[in-house]
Amino acid sequence: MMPDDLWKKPHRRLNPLTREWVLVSPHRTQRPWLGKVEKAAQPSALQYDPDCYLCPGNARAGGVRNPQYNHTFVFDNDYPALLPEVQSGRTADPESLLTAVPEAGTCRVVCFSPRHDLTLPRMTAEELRAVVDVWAQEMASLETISWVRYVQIFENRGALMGASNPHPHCQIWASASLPNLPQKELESFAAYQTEKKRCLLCDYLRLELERKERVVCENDGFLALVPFWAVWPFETLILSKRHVSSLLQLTSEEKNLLGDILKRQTIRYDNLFETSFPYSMGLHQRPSGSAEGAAWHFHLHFFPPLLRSATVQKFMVGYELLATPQRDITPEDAAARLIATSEKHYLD
Ligand code: H2U
Ligand code: ZN
Repeated sequence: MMPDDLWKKPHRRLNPLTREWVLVSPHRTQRPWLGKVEKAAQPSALQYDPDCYLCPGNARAGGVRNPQYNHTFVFDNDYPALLPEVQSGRTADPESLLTAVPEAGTCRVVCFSPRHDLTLPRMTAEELRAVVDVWAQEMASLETISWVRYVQIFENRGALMGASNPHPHCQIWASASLPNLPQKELESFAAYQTEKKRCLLCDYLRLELERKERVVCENDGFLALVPFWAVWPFETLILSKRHVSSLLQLTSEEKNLLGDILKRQTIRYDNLFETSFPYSMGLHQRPSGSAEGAAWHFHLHFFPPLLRSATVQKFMVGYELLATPQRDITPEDAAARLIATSEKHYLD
């Protein structure tokens, strides 16, 4: 336990997954705000939008028409950031300051539902299970590609996070190399395992369950909490209670429980400011095609941009861009505010 005076004064906290520090300034929460004020986002009122490129039966850019799908729907991104035909794997010249290497990849879009107006918190348990199943199927199918080293499943929700469309959807990028953040996490899992002969997140999970200071909600399979080292004001981490390294190791019951925790956590988010809560969310799974992933503990990150209301956003600028991320509201206060929200959606 940290001494109380340290808790209330500026201090640094270490993120053991990235081995980076965050500066916490609890005394600063009362400062006035004369900056940018956003519009509070609400879900779409339309169940079907004739102008939406993700709704069933509509045409996408390039003219391909979506089928009349009834559950989930996956397609290859029409504007992919990565291309499969690129020859990757050429070694970089370590002597050069102008190092560039080709990168192969493939990008898909997953529609969670045919309904334009739904979001994860407003979907049924069956519908959420279908989303988890489609993630697992896509993960398995992408891993059959010999050069795939990592599969990133992520959802950008809300205009504030750059989502191009309110229709419930996520993206999947599979790449030939391990991206920066998973690379750091992999190194941390491996170093902890070598040193302590235990899993970093199994140990962290036990500690959070004992302390109960930052746990927002849980079920038999998963725990949602505000991590001790959170950077974004209402950042959360979802941990599997069992040590698994990917979706592919989850039992059928655990897949239902993942849907359940996603629903409950996102309801709490929406209820916090009575808005369609924006975030970037992603699954962090072990790298593909190698044995080193066994030390990896399956988890999801939610990075929401809101600060003190539905209309005031946190900007990562200034000191944070140039030095170290910083937060005013402590992770314990953020957790307390999320715990105080109801698990019945404010619109239901
Ligand atoms: P975001 O809302 O997270 O931006 O995801 C939407 C994705 O959909 C985006 O990556 C793709 C964009 O390239 N897209 C298509 O594949 N086809 C379209 O007709 C429009 C958008
Ligand atoms: Zn739509």
